[in-house]
Formats: sequence, structure tokens, C-alpha cells
Amino acid sequence: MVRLVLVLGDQLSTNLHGLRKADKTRDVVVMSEVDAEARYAPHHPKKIAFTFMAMRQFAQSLRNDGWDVRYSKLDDPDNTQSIAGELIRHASAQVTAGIIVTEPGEWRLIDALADLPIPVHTLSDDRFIATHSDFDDWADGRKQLRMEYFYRDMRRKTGLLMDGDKPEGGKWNYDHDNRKPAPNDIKYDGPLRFSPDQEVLDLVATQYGDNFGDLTPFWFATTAQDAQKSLDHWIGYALPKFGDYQDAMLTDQPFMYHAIIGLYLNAGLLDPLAVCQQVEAAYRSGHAPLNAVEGFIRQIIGWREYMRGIYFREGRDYIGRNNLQHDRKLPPVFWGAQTKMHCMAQTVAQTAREAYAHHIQRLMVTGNFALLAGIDPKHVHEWYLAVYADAYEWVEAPNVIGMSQFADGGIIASKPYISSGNYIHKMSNYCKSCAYGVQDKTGPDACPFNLLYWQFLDRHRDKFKGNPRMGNMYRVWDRMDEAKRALVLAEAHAWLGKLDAGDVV
Ligand code: FAD
Ligand code: DLZ
Ligand code: SF4
Repeated sequence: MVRLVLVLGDQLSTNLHGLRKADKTRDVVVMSEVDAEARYAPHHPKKIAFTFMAMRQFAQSLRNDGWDVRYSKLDDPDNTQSIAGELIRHASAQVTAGIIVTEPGEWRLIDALADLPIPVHTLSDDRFIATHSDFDDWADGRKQLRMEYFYRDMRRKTGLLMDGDKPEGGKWNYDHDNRKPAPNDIKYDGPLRFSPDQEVLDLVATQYGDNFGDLTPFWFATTAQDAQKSLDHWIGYALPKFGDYQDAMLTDQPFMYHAIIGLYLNAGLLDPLAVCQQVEAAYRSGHAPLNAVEGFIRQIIGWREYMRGIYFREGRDYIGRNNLQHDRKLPPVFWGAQTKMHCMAQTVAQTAREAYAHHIQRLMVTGNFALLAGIDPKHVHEWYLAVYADAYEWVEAPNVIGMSQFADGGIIASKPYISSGNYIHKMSNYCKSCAYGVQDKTGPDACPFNLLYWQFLDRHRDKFKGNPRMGNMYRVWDRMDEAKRALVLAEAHAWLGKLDAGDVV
């Protein structure tokens, strides 16, 4: 009897567990463009177009390889518009022994498939380096789940950047070399660009054209071959400088020296271990320095794997956590409303244009702002899930709920990632073009990050006063004279009032 093999839009890997376990001569692959997946978050049109284009190309490559693929396009008249509905439809068209599923990356879909009236055989998603039980074995019994120690285990497990049983160069982590402030200019033209599938662009423009973000120009790679070309290009021209300027930001430079491969990795077009091995080879051949290569490999075998481990370990309620009890609504500035804050305007505008912002923009501009302003983390999570082409809940939620909003109470971060305008000033040239004065602590031009930073510390004193990593912040605040503190708090309150009223702030 035939088995159906489900391949989701972020499972576009020829070595997918489900495909490895299926029988090409007998089983049928099911791939479906469906409205339920395209609409469960108001995804950026570029993300939807990327997914559909990559799915279509992947389906064709499977057919070329001899698979029988039942592919539903979004506008097929018989399309039931949900993954479960499509599986039931295909199952009822023939005698089916069951469905082979490779574990989806989101509880929502895992639960939907568990409810199917057909036997489902779920396989692990083994495109990751750590299995769920590897992560649990590492995490069980630890007081704190610090990424750094997990990362060292992943280095040992993969053998990447190892010198026998010692880390290459004598240290595990070269992060202190990777915090150079923004250079005057960038000597890299950015990621390689590819031509889109016009039929998909037209479809997405018609169905999802009103979502936040620009559909065109569309330039993402949509096949494994082109994603590999994109990676080769980045290794050749940008990797050597990746470490130095990893945290830097410049006006009108959305990509800096970043790889822009998150979307390819997460959709399955690139394999994380193979990417890291290629990057390690660039170090071994003398092409790229150790701080760049170690920093990059840590992001993938460290942070990326660790975030997935946390998502599955913490369970379904993780996305609803709100340890700091923040309840402000997401202000319109996140959807492109005019703002005087140049750092926010830059980050949101490039997010709309490219469905991309790099890590420090996500963490220390939009994330920092949301945290300081006390925005409900659920709304922040929904925003990040919608607007980035690489956003899938297993990786997005721990980054947002845990790392950025401290809403999980400190599972991921040992202290909240907050900063005044000073950090943004140090790492970017944004403040030079801003209507606010980054040096102004109070007054009509005071940088809102300055006001909100102190207000955050003041209102969460009970939670953070005893945190050894925050003692210094409280000492500085407590040393300020009382009238100054009162002024800061009053101005922060007034500024937030204007934000809530919808004024241009
Ligand atoms: P590079 O800077 O070139 O890094 C290379 C790769 O390392 C990335 O492609 C990614 O696969 C991995 N990586 C780096 N940092 C992380 C991290 N913190 N967690 C997991 N993987 C990491 N990443 C996503 O893939 N999807 C998301 O939805 C997502 N949401 C985020 C939300 C917030 C608030 C923050 C602070 C970070 C988020 N990240 C997310 C992590 C990181 O910002 C992106 O992976 C990175 O910006 C992608 O761009 P790049 O490919 O140019 O990465
Ligand atoms: C992101 C996405 C979108 C926009 N559309 C589809 C789709 O139509 N069909 C599909 O199989 N997958 C899609 N995806 C990816 C899924 O949402 C993803 O598999 C789940 O969120 C689990 O990570
Ligand atoms: Fe952002 Fe403040 Fe700098 Fe303006 S002055 S760019 S608001 S950090």
C-alpha cells in the first residue's frame, strides 16, 4: 500500500528523514501551498514568495529524481488550504497505509498532525546536530542553561575547530574581538541576487500583497544550488570581516558583512554542518581569521541548536510567557509609521524592504526598544514571526521571548539585553542622523532609549536589584540626585504617553 510522505515548506532537503525512510518506487510525496500556513502569521510577502518558489523548485527536483509528487498550488480549485486537509484529501484518493512525517518545527503543526484520522509515523528532524534527547541530557540537572557550555559540547561532537581535544587557538570563544564599532564604509556589495519566479510573485501579490513589506525587488535564492552559490560568494568576499563588524550597524547598509543564509538554512536549502565545515576550511586555508570563523560557527552549532533545544524542552506555553508582566500594545512604528528615532526607522524600513535585519538590529534596536517600552512579549513575538524571511517559531520564539524580551524569566539570558542610546551610538552611525540627541539624558531632545532605560530599571527594581550583573546599573541610577531621577521618570512617562497616543515620536 502507498504511504504519503509529507514535505513541508521548511523541509526542502533531499536528505530529509521522511524521504530517506520512504520508498521512491511506491510512496507518494505530498507538498501543499496552503492559505493556513501563509496566513497563521501575517508573513512578509517576500517570505511567502520565497517559500512557494522554493517548494515548487524542490518538487520539480524530486520528480526529476523519480519521485511521484502530489503538489498543490495555492490557487488549485481542489486545494483544501490546510496541511491536514490536503493529507486527508490525498489519502482518500487511494488506499493509504499511513503518512510519514518529519517532525515539524512548530507545536501548532505538530498538534494538528497528531489529530489526523490516519496513522501518522513521525520521524525526528535529524538535520540538526543535537537531538531532543542530546539537549535534554545536557540540560537536565543544570541550574543554568548557558549556551557557551552547550556550544563546547557541540564543538567536541562535530570536531569543528578542534585541535585534538582542545579548542583551536587555545580558546573556545573569540567574541571579544568581534565588537568593533561601525567602520566608515563597507567593502562588500552584499548577498548574491537571483531572478524570481514571476508566476509566484503574481500569486503572492494578489493574495498577500497587503501584508507588511515589499514583495519586490525579490532576489533570494530558491534552490539548494543557488543557496550554495550565495554561501560561496559570502565566504569569498565577506567572511574575513564578519567577526570584526558582526555587531556594527550603518545607515543604509542592511547587510554589512552578514551571510543572509538564515532563510536558506531554516528552509532546508543549506545543511548547517556542511556550511560550518566549509567555513572552517576557509580558516584552515588561511582565507579567513579565527575570530570570524569561530564567531560564525558558534552562531550555527551553538546558538541555532541551543535555541531549538530550548523551544522543544520548554513546551507549548513558552510563547505565552510574560515574566515581566509587560502589557503595552505594539506601537505602529513597528509597522512603518513615521518616527523620529533614526535607529528604529532604519531597522523597520529595511525589514519592510528586505524581510531582513541582522542580529544586533533585532536584539539591540527593535528588541531593546520593545523591552524598554514594556510591550507585551506575545505581540513582539508575533511581529518577529511575521516580518523576517528566516522566521520559524522554533528559532524565533526563544530569540524573542527568551533572549530579547526576558519574558522566560532568565532561562536563556542571565540579564535583560537592555541599553541606553549609548550602545547604539557606539556600534552605529545612526545617532548622527537622528532628531534626538544621544547625549541628552533629559530635555526635549533626550534620546528615548536613555529615558526608557532608567525607567525600566526603576520599575523592575524588585526583579533585578539582586542580579550581580546589574548591580552597577543600579548604583549609577541610585547615585543620581533625586530631582534628576524624578525628571527622568516623568519624561519617560510623558514620552510613552505620546507613543500610546499615536504621536510621531
Ligand atoms: P549571520 O549573522 O550571518 O549568522 C549566521 C547564521 O547563524 C544565521 O543564518 C543563523 O542561522 C545563525 N544564528 C545567528 N544567531 C542566531 C541566533 N541567535 N539564534 C539562532 N541562529 C542564529 N534567527 C532565525 O533564524 N530566525 C528567526 O526568526 C530569528 N529571530 C530573531 C529574533 C530576535 C529578537 C533576535 C535577537 C534574533 C533572531 N534570530 C533569528 C537570530 C539572528 O538574528 C538571525 O539568525 C540572523 O540575523 C540571520 O541573518 P544571517 O543569516 O545574515 O546571519
Ligand atoms: C512559512 C510557510 C508558508 C508561508 N507557507 C507554507 C505552505 O504553504 N506550505 C507548507 O508546507 N509550509 C509553508 N510554510 C512553512 C510552514 O509554516 C512550517 O513548516 C511550519 O511553520 C513549521 O515550521
Ligand atoms: Fe536611536 Fe537614540 Fe541614537 Fe536616535 S539618538 S538613533 S533614538 S539611539
